[in-house]
Amino acid sequence: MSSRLTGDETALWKAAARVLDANWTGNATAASPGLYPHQWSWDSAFISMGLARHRRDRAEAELLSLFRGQWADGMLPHIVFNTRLDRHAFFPGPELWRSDRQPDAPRGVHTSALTQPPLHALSALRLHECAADGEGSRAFLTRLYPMLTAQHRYLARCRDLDSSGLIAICHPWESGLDNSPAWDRPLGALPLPPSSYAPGLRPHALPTGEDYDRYVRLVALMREAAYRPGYLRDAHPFAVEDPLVNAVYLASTHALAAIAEIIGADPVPHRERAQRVHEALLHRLWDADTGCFRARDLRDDRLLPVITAGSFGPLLDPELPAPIVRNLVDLLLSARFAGAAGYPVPTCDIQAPAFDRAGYWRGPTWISTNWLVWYGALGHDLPVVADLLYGSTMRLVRQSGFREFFDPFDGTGRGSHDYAWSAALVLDLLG
Ligand code: 9YW
Repeated sequence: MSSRLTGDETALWKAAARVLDANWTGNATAASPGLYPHQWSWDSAFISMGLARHRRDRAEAELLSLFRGQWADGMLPHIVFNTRLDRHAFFPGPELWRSDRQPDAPRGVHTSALTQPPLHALSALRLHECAADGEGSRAFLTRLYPMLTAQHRYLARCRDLDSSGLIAICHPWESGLDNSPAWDRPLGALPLPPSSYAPGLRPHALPTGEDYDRYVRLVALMREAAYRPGYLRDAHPFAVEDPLVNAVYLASTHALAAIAEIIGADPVPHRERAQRVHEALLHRLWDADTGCFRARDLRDDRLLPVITAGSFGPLLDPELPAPIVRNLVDLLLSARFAGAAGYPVPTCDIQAPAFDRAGYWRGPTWISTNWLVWYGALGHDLPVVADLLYGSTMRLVRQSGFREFFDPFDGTGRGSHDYAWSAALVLDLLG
């Protein structure tokens, strides 16, 4: 804990550390007690950054535990199941994915077969930046580097579905922003399957009903095709290039180059890849007419209409041209994202018909997306934006605790309590 903290900040810091302690399972952190008892991929990357300020040993263990689930082709799954828990502890559990039947999946551990935003290299670099023991930290990076490069190689080989330089998500869960209105159009185009889950096993929160059936259906299609890259490229009905996922991918690719330099490996391939992703982001996802980034549906080659918090993701691109940065800042501070919302950043444009202030990723503010925009703003030397997000994020957790998500107008906490990334990112913000 930093000695600069005020009394109030110290209390907040300790409360956040208690959440991480309570959610620690022995080798990883449950995303939330009860509700999400397993290890989620991008959660772990966020959580590890918080643990780095509190329990360095656990920060490293967290990432290593996640990479136990990495498949032989480099795919890092979005869930690594805790096998000590009852198989009904969470739906969908291992029986939906059947990773045990996939030759590339690791033995002795059950995983999902989807990805999530690849934040891990950025997280590993941040661990290094705040490490007290430089040599120990370099040794850890050296150990993790081959796993990170395999993860990125998988994404470049198997998820650059249009050979554009960008990676595509093949399921809304891969975005991390599960029921974002950005996915309404491609999801709505899927025929509605018969209900695929047992009653009573549906998770607590939104999304529910038809959307949820479509999520399960998409997984069934992928599983039936043995998760083959060729199927994902040529036939899978959901394939979207998302600005937030690709901005995270770009930031992590830069981080990989930095890690390569630190450990004496070759940074050049990562720099070349980063340049390609940067160009493709601008070329394919920047919509000059409306002055924002939008996701591209690869199945009809059109940009998706709804503007979400993900549209600010490209602030993570250190080379984003200044006029575009200005456009994004104007949009962020406008009535559509900050105006009436006392607690930015709402996850959907407030003026969009799909906006729902209580609707999970359809309007509420989340600490993770705030952190990403905050981090991007710092990188572009935008102290006013960074301070706004820092301040509103602190107000949220002071007022409502480490909740899963928050009402963007009055800060009411919603969803799970003691949500691990909310606590972890507060530790990171407090520094
Ligand atoms: C689900 C664990 C996950 C996050 C996702 C969030 C939610 C639920 O919880 O997903 O069914 O996977 O949308 O981003 O990783 O915290």
